[in-house]
Amino acid sequence: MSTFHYCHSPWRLAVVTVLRDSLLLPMKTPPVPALLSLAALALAFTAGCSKKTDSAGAPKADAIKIGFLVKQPEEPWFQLEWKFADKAAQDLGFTLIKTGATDGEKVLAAIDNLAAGGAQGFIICTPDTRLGTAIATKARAANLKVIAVDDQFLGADGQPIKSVHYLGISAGKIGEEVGKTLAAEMKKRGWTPADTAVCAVTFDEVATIKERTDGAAAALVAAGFPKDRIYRASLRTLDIPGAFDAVNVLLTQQAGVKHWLVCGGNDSAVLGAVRALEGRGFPADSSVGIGINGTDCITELEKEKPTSFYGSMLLSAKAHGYQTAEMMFHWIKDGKEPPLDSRTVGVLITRDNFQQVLKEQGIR
Ligand code: FCA
Repeated sequence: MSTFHYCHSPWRLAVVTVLRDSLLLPMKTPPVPALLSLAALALAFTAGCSKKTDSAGAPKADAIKIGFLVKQPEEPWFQLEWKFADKAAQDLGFTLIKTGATDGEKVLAAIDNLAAGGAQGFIICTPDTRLGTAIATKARAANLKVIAVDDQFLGADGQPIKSVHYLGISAGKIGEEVGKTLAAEMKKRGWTPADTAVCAVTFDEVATIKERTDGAAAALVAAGFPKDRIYRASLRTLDIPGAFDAVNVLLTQQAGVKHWLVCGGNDSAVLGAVRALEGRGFPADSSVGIGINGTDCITELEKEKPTSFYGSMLLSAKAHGYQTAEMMFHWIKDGKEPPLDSRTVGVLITRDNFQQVLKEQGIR
């Protein structure tokens, strides 16, 4: 990345513009000595930027700009990541640039903007994990550091790009917790495998989502639930309407089921399923749904009358927002490289404990 972007003195910008214009317009090209002196001027102004570094040459905190790009800015989970990253920016004194990057074009444009605006790195939950190579290559060319959060980049071979720093969840384990809890709830309610089925609301294009629903299904099977009574509802879009549509199709296909155990990639997946069940006339106490995130189901748990949405595995939006921003800050400022792969855990929240746990986590 050009060093021009580190300093926004109007003087330097003016010099750069003059230099560029004069090179582009041959009619107005000044004589070579004039060009040289302009170049010298530009260098002098660049040197003026050194006040943006400390005595060891590291950038000062207030000269650090970090981008935070998320794939679904409307989802409370991502809003909370931003909120915690903002807190890190406040505590550490850097500038945070938040961008809703909902498709590949927006991601690439955002990286250009970050580079032009003088950022040194960004954190991203990509809208498509298969963009991994393109994002990593573009970031490298622009001299921007990258941390992938939540969704790990995939290479051309469909495998995770392990050389790109990543912070995500222990997806399989968290999914297993969901499965175990569903099995326990089924037992508590005295439902039998003959009148019960599992609806796994999934979006397998994203590995962390597939690992979550696979983990839940594996734990149910380990608890004795018949494998052939586990149905996958595959989403076209990972949101409530997407889940509503996919689960409606499944409910039509499996019309004889009395009780549904619902697991899914995240809260939205399970909320869409619960809305579909309600639409089909399933009473609230005839099914049990357990989400993942714990941040997108708060109003659901606050509803006066319980719905089939029993609970959720609360993830640490703070770790994903604050810690990734902090890691990026120290990487830029002190050259302290973060671990290549960090995983966070989840904790079950239900109507019984959600208010207290959310408070403890600084969410409510
Ligand atoms: C994925 C999901 C989000 C959240 C995050 C940790 O990006 O889409 O809802 O669960 O992982």
